[in-house]
Amino acid sequence: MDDTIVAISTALGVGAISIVRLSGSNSIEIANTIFKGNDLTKVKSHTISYGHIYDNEEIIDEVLVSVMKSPRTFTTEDIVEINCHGGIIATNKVLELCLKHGARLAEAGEFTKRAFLNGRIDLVESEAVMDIIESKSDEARKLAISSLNGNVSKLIESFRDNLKNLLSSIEVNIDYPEYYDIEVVTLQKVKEEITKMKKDLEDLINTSSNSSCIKNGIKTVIVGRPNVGKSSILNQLLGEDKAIVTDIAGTTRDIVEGEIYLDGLLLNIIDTAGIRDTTDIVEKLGVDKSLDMIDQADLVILVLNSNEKLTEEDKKILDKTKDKLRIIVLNKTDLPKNIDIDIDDVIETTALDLKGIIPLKEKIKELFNLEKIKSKDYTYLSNVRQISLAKQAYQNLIDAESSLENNSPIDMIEIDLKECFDTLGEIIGITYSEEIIDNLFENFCVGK
Ligand SMILES: Nc1nc2c(ncn2[C@@H]2O[C@H](COP(=O)(O)OP(=O)(O)OP(=O)(O)O)[C@@H](O)[C@H]2O)c(=O)[nH]1
Ligand SMILES: [Mg+2]
Repeated sequence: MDDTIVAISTALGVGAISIVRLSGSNSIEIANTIFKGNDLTKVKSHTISYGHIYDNEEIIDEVLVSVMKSPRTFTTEDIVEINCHGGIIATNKVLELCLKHGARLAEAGEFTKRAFLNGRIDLVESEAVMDIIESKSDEARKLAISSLNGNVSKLIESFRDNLKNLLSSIEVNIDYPEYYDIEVVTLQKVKEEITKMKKDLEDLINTSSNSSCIKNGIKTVIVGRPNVGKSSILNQLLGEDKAIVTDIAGTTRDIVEGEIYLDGLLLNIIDTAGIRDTTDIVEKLGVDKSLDMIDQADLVILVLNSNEKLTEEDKKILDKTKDKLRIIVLNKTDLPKNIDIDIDDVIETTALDLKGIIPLKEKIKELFNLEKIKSKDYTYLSNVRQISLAKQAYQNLIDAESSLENNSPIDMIEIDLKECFDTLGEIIGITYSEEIIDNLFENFCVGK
């Protein structure tokens, strides 16, 4: 990691400013070779100098150069940021000059990777950097910034501290088995601690599943038989006439998608073709797609027509979605109610106007605990990697617990707890494999 890397850190294109960033032990020297203004090797750390970038005698750009010396920098290495006038040609030319004078083009995510490898941030925090860049909603941004501030890492570390204490009390047990009293006390303590940690970890996993919806948006699929008002509901939710609405059953043939934000929560809403048996080839393809969509959905909005009796088709769709997170909507409540359904938890809507679908919006917010999430401190695991490791750690605790209940030798329990300790370490990157690290940072953009 001795070499000095360089990249354009701002989006490529025409803007007011573009930043060429260098990191590594030769950063300042390289920048100084192409810069005329202050002698950058002599300026104080964390200062900005005005001047020009030269290619031999030719002026390339008028710039501001920030010099940040190791170790108080993002990567902990010397960093120089050259603020150029935004424009593809000048910025690329400055980049080229840095390369010509000994820097190497940075790989995707390499700045953040260096910050991680140099111990400046942990893995959860690295992932948070990417999450901030990619956040699509304000809630997602808050979640990411909380991770970047180390809240998740602190929580994981506190779990690990607990385990470390437990393991050392078990060690005492193994080392001094003759003290029978110690063992009884310790086993009781181990049991209590495991139960408590299991509960805390379970809470974290459960709320984190919601956080992944916050981050990526909730895939919400509207289904039902033809003509019940699915497309009308979509249009009301989106606030625009995106899908065609007619009183002809089978109007929607393909899926229609849109996005809305509900109090900072992103919903990817998909309207589907009405589900029914049909001989029409095109309609049938649409129906198959609707059924597929149900499988992929985070949330299903099942629409029934309150004005009509429940049909066989409705019952089939009710059955098909019974294991999904779903909201059952009785639409067309402006008309006389004829539906006979014995499910309590239903929402009544009228998709003819905006007001008529408010109960549906409220229900969605309630389901995703929006209020609860907002009032909390945004300490959640934010991606599949983190969540699956947490689940693995949770399983280690279950194993430890059952070993305990079966009166297995104490070193068996110790193995489970050690494994749990390591798995939690993997979340924050204390224990990691090269391959995983490479993979993870490759998903970053160049210059980050
Ligand atoms: N009275 C009343 N009519 C509604 C309501 N919602 C929708 N409609 C009408 O019902 C008919 C069908 O609405 P759509 O939204 O196209 O129904 P759909 O479920 O998308 O139908 P397909 O695309 O054929 O599956 C249209 O004439 C709508 O104007 C409602 O709440 N009340
Ligand atoms: Mg439709």
